[in-house]
Formats: sequence, structure tokens, C-alpha cells
Amino acid sequence: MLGALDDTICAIATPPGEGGIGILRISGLHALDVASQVVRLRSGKALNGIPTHRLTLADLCADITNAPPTGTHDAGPPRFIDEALVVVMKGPHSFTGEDVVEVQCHGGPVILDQLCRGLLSAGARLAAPGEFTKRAFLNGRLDLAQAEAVLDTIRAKTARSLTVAQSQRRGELSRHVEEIRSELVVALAHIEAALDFAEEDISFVRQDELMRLLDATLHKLRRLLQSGRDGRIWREGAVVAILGRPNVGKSSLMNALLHSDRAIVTAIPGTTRDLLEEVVSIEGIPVRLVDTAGIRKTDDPVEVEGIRRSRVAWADADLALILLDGSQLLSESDRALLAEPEATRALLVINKCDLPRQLSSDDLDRACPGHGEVLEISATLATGLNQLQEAIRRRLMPGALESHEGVLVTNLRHTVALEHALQGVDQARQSVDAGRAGEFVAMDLRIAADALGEITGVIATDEILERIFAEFCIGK
Ligand SMILES: Nc1nc2c(ncn2[C@@H]2O[C@H](COP(=O)(O)OP(=O)(O)OP(=O)(O)O)[C@@H](O)[C@H]2O)c(=O)[nH]1
Ligand SMILES: [Mg+2]
Repeated sequence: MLGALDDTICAIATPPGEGGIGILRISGLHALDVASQVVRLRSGKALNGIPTHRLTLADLCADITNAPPTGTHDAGPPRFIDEALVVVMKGPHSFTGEDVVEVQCHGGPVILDQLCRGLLSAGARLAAPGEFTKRAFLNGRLDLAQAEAVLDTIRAKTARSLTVAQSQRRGELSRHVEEIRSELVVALAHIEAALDFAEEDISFVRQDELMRLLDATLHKLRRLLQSGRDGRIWREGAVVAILGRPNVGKSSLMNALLHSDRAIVTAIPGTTRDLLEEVVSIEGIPVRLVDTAGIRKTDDPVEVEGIRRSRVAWADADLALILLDGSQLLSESDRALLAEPEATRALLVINKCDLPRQLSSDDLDRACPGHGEVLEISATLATGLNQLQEAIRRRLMPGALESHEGVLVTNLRHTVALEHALQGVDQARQSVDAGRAGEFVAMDLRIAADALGEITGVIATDEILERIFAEFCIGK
């Protein structure tokens, strides 16, 4: 993999399709030579003669007739493709740390395709997904947690998720983890020194100091791990399923929360047959909202399949809303749903509160003993929705937003590494407590320090890198 760093890579960095501007990136040892074969500066100057990090006007020309994606062909006269603004970013002061050229031309698929082919003929190769960011990591421009946060930044679905991703991209998590790791490494060095000079009766480490350090480290690791559940939701979003018997207003609630006519709403029970999903920001939390088919006994095979899917959505959801029609008495279908064991963990929502109330609270308590909070809304009038959104947020993230000013762990890979580190430190602490030989303590501390090193990539195998960067898009 390291050998591949010699290649000059190129990729279209803007999304496929038509756009006002399309951007193509080139990075590598020969980025300037390769780009020079396609980029003609209007000033007549050579590409390597212009100042770094400055936009310059250019024409793009290449012989792209029958040019294969790679390899050689008989070169014809270069043809004008488009005019462009070109920026050279000389390494190491570029995103990848290498020489980078970015070409901004019109965002047409044919233009970008021809430009790309021209560069491939000039000796570049197509970048793999995430290869620019991987190079930034390998060249020491970013650590691994920061590189992962580049993807989270691009994928953030709400403003709050973006803030969390940006803080990780700036290296706040990395700094925190590195601080803990270096404390462990220092302790480890003392213990190992003590082992080396065991006969000479020199004490390099006081037991009470070591215990204090291990306790403090355990505390820090536990706090980081606790932030992991909320962190995962900020990064990946939560799934909230709207359930209920037919006609209670599930699709109406979906539309009200989305402020759009996404789902079909009719007075006919059994309107929704399939799952409908949309992402919406609920108090800053990215929520994938799932509208489901009304659950009731039926022989209609299409509806039966819809109901099966509703149950799958319920099982997969982080939170379920069970919707009830307040203008009617509880029906058999309502009762059956409320009697399900998972119903006690759902948020009960009484809809149609704009109509005269028929549903009684006592009846509800009997149908679902031990149920949680009950909210009252009208989906058509959009009343009670703020309280509902607040309740959803409270249920998804019981720790209020304010408590997360600190560092937040958002990534499962980091959580797993932190768990390993915690085990290691805990084990080391037990060994110290039991007066075991220093070798045991050192071994456990080494495991813990290495696990933390995997987060920032101080310790990273090719396999870890492949897995991380494969998730990226091409051009990033
Ligand atoms: N008065 C009143 N009517 C409502 C309210 N919410 C929904 N409705 C009406 O109830 C009927 C059913 O609404 P839907 O949103 O289609 O109900 P659903 O739960 O999705 O029904 P299925 O898809 O059949 O399971 C429609 O006629 C809606 O206009 C409400 O808050 N107040
Ligand atoms: Mg519906």
C-alpha cells in the first residue's frame, strides 16, 4: 500500500450529474507534470511557475478521441475541452501533504469525463475511494480519528451532528485520547525501568501514585464510553417508528413532522402498505422517521406483508411511537398492540385531540399497565408537536444536550478500542492491588496503550485502514 504513494492519482471531487462547477483533483509526486499536459495557463506560464494556493485562469485541452481509460494510444492534436480556474497547492501544505492541483471547470459530466481521460492518458491513475484522505493520514496531515471525521463532516445530517464531527476533525477527541495514552506510556516506562534495574533496589514508581493514575484513567475512559451512545446517534442518527392501528393518523403525523405531503393520507383504513422513511432533524438529532402500515387482523395479503414490515421496523427502531385515536374508544387492534411487551418502552401519543375526546386514560392504563409518558397532539392542526419532539429527544438522549460540551465518542471502532483499553487498565489495577509482579502490570498497560493508539492510528494495521477508507466516496 505504501508503494502506491508513488502514483499520481486523480478523481472528480464533485457529485455526479450537472452542476454550476465541477472540480477535479490531482495529487502525487508528479501532479504538476501530469496536469501540465492538460492545463494551458492563459498567461502562457508553466504550471510549476505560478504561486501556490492561487487561482489562475486556464484552458483545458486533451486528445480524448478514442482514448482508453488508461494506457497508450496514438496521440492526435489536443482538443479544447473547457476553460477553468486552476489552483496548485504545493506539498506539504496541501490536504494530502503532496503536490495537489485542483481544476474548477463547468460541472458537466462530459467535460469532467474528458478531463479525467486526458489526465489518465497523461499518467495519472483513478483514485480509490477515500484515497486522498488516506494519503493525508499516511503523510501525517491528519490522524486516523480526524480522517474518519472528514467523512462524518460530509455526511452530517443536522447542524448539531456537524458540530460534533467538526470538533473530532479538529482533533479534540484525538488530543484527549493521546493525553490518556501518553500518561499510560510514561507509567509503563517507569515500570519497565524498575523491572530492568530490579536487583539494584531503585524504585522508579510508587505504588500509591500508580494506583491514583490508574483510577484517574479508568474514570476518563468510562466517561468517554458513556458519551458513546449519544455520540452514535449524533453521527448515525436514530430510527423512530410510528406505529398504530389503521387510520389513527400515522401518515398525517409523519407529514406534520416533515412539513410536507410525503405520505398518502386518506380516511380509508389500511392506506399505507409499505414502510416510508425520511430523515428529519428533531431538536438537532438526525432522526430517520418510519411511517408504517396500520397493524390489525386482516386477510388481505398485501396488507399482511405491510404489517409484517411494520413489526420489523418496530424491532429495529431506537424508539417507537404508538399512536392512538383520541376521538374513539380503544379498539381491539389498539388493545392488542398495547398489550405487546415492548409497548411499555414506546412513547404513547394520542392523536386527533382537535375532536371531542372518547378515549379514557383509565382505559389506557388498563390496556397498557406500566406505560410511560403519554402525549396529546393533533396531526392535522399541528398542535402538541413541539412537546412531542422534546419528548422524543429526551427519550433518545436522556442526558441533556448541555452535558455534551466535552469530547464525544461517535464511532463504534473507537468505542471498541476504548473498551479494550478499559479492560487493560482495569486488569493492571487489579494486578497492582494484588501485588503481582511488575511484568503483569506492564503487559496490561501495553494492551491498553495500544488499544488507544488504534483510535488515532499511531497503531494501525493495513486491514484497519482498508476498512476505514473503503467507506469514503471517490474524490475525498
Ligand atoms: N380531525 C383529525 N383528523 C385526523 C388527524 N390526523 C389524521 N386525521 C385523519 O385521519 C384519517 C387517517 O389518517 P392517516 O394519516 O392516513 O392515518 P394512518 O394511521 O396513516 O392510516 P393507515 O395508513 O391506514 O394505517 C385521515 O382522514 C386524516 O385526515 C387529526 O389530528 N385530527
Ligand atoms: Mg398511513
